[in-house]
Amino acid sequence: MTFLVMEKHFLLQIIVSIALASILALIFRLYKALVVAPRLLRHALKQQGVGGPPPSFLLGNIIDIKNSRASPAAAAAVAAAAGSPASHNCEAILFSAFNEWRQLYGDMFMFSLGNTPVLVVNKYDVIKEVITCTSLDLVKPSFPGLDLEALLGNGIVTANGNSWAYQRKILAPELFIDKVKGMTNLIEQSTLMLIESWKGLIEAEGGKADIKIDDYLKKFSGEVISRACFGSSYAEGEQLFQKLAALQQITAKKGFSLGIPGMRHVPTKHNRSSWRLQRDIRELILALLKQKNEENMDKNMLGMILKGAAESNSKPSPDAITKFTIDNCKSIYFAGFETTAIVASWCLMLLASNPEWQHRVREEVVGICRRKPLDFDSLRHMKQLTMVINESLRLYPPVGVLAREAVKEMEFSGTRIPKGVTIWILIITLHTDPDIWGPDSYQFKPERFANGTAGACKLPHLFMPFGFGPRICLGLNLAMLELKILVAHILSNFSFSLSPNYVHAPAMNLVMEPGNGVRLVIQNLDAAS
Ligand code: HEM
Ligand SMILES: *[C@@H]1O[C@H](CO)[C@@H](O)[C@H](O)[C@H]1NC(C)=O
Ligand SMILES: *[C@@H]1O[C@H](CO)[C@@H](O)[C@H](O)[C@H]1NC(C)=O
Ligand SMILES: *[C@@H]1O[C@H](CO)[C@@H](O)[C@H](O)[C@H]1NC(C)=O
Ligand SMILES: CC(=O)N[C@H]1CO[C@H](CO)[C@@H](O)[C@@H]1O
Repeated sequence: MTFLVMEKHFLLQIIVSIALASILALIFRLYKALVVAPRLLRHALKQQGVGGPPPSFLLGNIIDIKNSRASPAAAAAVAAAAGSPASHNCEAILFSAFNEWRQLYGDMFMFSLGNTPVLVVNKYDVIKEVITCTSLDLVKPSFPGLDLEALLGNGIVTANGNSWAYQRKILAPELFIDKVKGMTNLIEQSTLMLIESWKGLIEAEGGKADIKIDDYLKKFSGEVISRACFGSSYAEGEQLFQKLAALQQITAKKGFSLGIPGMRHVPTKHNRSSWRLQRDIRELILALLKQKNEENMDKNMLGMILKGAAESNSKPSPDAITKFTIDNCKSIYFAGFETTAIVASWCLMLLASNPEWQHRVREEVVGICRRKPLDFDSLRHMKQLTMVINESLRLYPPVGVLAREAVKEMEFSGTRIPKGVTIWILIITLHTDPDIWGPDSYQFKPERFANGTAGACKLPHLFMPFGFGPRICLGLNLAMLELKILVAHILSNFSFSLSPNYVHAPAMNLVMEPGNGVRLVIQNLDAAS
């Protein structure tokens, strides 16, 4: 009897000790991952003379960045851009903390995103070496707290190493300029649908309508991607877009997490809705795949993705093929659909608030179309149009930051980057840097592009709305063609001005978008003249 009690007691003790030991081990592991490792990385950078704001425990400098958006400097930048924006300083509105740190610590400084040390590089020679680096050891990092896996899977946008190289090889030919040229008609058809719906609104409003344009533009670019890449129509893809957009919204909105291991599997309310959306998206894509018959498949991108998946290195399982295909469908939609629509929104906002340029580009478009129908060839002659699009991409690049990470220690232009440090290149900052673009860098002046990028700035590689180097945007030819066709058609049918209800508020939601959308007062051209 006593013996039994003793044994029970002993057992309990063992269980308690094991539990205690594992809790201690967990705490130790957390401490190492959250405190020691980042400290070592910061130390390695500090030894090379890189300074930066002191991070606070666990959150790093997140609060500083949040607070800076409410700072007097940011408020002044918002005020300067209010009404009809004359100054376009998105950095001051969104990144004024970086601005301050650059002044305090120089062209290279570090801050902490939670417990991840980030090296912000503004040194032109280092930037050049980073973005042109072809080593597979320089990868796209995962963004702390941002579940890109949910959004993009392991498709081309997020993949690294050989997996990325393979996917790029399969997809790139589908978006070369000769393939894109063949998409002209389809883009034009989607444009005409948008023109028709605006004409309808204008008529209903008696000749002049105040329209929030963003959703129309998203519908347009969604339709183009859907038809060009996957041979389906917007109607077929609509549900898919809505779910992808919803997934993007909640992924971006969730904000920041502490990166505590295991958290991503906890069924929080947010996680459950994310999982539900991911499951729906998977099913919709599978249904789309099933619908397409064999003969159609060879011709479009979806067919290429499937073919690539089936032929990838070691005889993949059917599940692996499905995952490869779904991940790349998601990646292409995500990379190509919202970015293009947002550039169109910003571009039309700029044309609306700069009537002389609106007039100038319209003259060019109408003049050229009088001689020749609007097609791939005549678009190439529309230089003023290209200059305006480039100037929009300069001031409002939807992808505001390029991020990289070295998976082993690397060196760029004399700066040693330890394994595990995230490098950030602030496109928004570079695009308006007065040292590169001149004293008028915050103004809308498309004429700076009269002699191309080389004439517009001192270091042409620093104009990188589509990124640069081996991971440059795969869809840039398609995006530029879409934008040109869309803007040319809109200009030749309508005249427009900024609505008094437009509120200028650049916002960072994964991409830099107009926080309140863009509202224009639009009327038919014949009525206006
Ligand atoms: C104006 C619209 C667009 C902008 C501003 C834009 C911008 C970018 C940028 C900056 C990157 C590089 C990101 C990095 O290096 O970290 C990128 C990558 C990419 N973009 Fe775009 N993009 C646009 C439209 C499109 C379209 C229409 C498509 C597809 C149809 C597309 C497909 C891709 C893909 C697949 C990648 C990943 C390439 C790789 O990592 O190898 N993009 N985009
Ligand atoms: C689950 O929620 C946590 C905390 O909100 C988050 O960090 C994680 O990314 C989420 N995981 C998924 C799969 O959405
Ligand atoms: C473009 O080049 C021409 C001829 O070299 C020059 O006269 C003009 O000023 C340049 N324009 C710009 C905006 O650089
Ligand atoms: C516009 O920018 C692209 C780079 O994105 C460049 O190749 C092109 O020459 C530029 N065109 C003009 C007219 O500035
Ligand atoms: C829908 C529509 O009316 N589109 C017109 C827009 O302008 C071009 C060029 O003037 C016309 O060809 C289209 O018919």
